[in-house]
This record gives sequence, structure tokens and C-alpha cells, in this order.
Amino acid sequence: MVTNKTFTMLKPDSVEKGNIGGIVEKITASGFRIVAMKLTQLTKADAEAFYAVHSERPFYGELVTYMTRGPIVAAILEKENAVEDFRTLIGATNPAEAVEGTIRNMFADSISENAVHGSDSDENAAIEGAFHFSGREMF
Ligand code: IDP
Ligand code: MG
Repeated sequence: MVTNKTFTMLKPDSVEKGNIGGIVEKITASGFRIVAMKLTQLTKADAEAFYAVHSERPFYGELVTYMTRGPIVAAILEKENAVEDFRTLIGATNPAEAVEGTIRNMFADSISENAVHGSDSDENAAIEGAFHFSGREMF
């Protein structure tokens, strides 16, 4: 089922560099409506669970350290074809390969510190959104 919602995190590097405003502007200018949004911080257990699919990868420890080192902005976004369109808007995982004008092209420094997360399926968007937000925090 296509739900027209996706989940994003502006990762710790984006918050540290003062890029919350610039990235949110890019997201809303691209036609996404903000359904839910907050500043929060992942615990080690949160990050390990969130990225469990990568637990065997060599960068897993570094990824968990990075994602827990400071606050993030978590948000649920709505748009027709949200998951796919948001992945297009953020660009490739490696910012060196991200198309001009994409969020990772504009705001990310490296394949590990790549500014934003975007859900990869409707199913994961629902799981990830529900992890961070209760029903009364979604509008
Ligand atoms: P995605 O965020 O574009 O979906 P994934 O392959 O799901 O990319 O990887 C999750 C996160 O793990 C990336 O966003 C990035 O922060 C980190 N990552 C992915 N590949 C590498 C790598 O080769 N080296 C270091 N970090 C990586
Ligand atoms: Mg992914």
C-alpha cells in the first residue's frame, strides 16, 4: 500500500553545522508537507536497532557513534509518492555521487556523514515514524 508518507532525520552533522533551516526549506519547497517534527537524540540502542540491517558492515560502529553524538531532527513528511520522491531529493548515499541540487550534494561532507536519512520503503517509513512520534504528535 502506498501511504504517501516518508520519514526523515536531519543527522547530527546537519544540526551541528546550522543546516536545519536550509534543509527544511529545501524539503518544503519541494512539495513535502510536515506531518510531525522534533529535535531529539538517538540512544545507542536506538541507533543499533535503526541500523540493524547494517550490523555486519565494517562501518556499523562508526555509524552508531555518529548518529548518537548529538541531536537530530526527526520528521514525517507527506507528498504523493513520498518515499521515492524524497530519496530522489536527498540524492545518493555518497554525496560525491549525489546529483547537483540534491540535499546531500548541497549539505553533506562524506558517505558516512551524509546529512539526512530517508526511508527506503512505505513499510519502513511507517515503522520509523511510529518509533519517534505518537498519534497526537502527527498532524
Ligand atoms: P542510505 O542512507 O542512503 O539509505 P544506507 O546504505 O542505508 O544508505 O546506509 C545507511 C547509512 O550508513 C548511510 O546513510 C551512511 O550514513 C552510512 N554509510 C553507508 N555506507 C557507508 C560506507 O561505506 N562508509 C561509511 N558509512 C556508510
Ligand atoms: Mg538506507
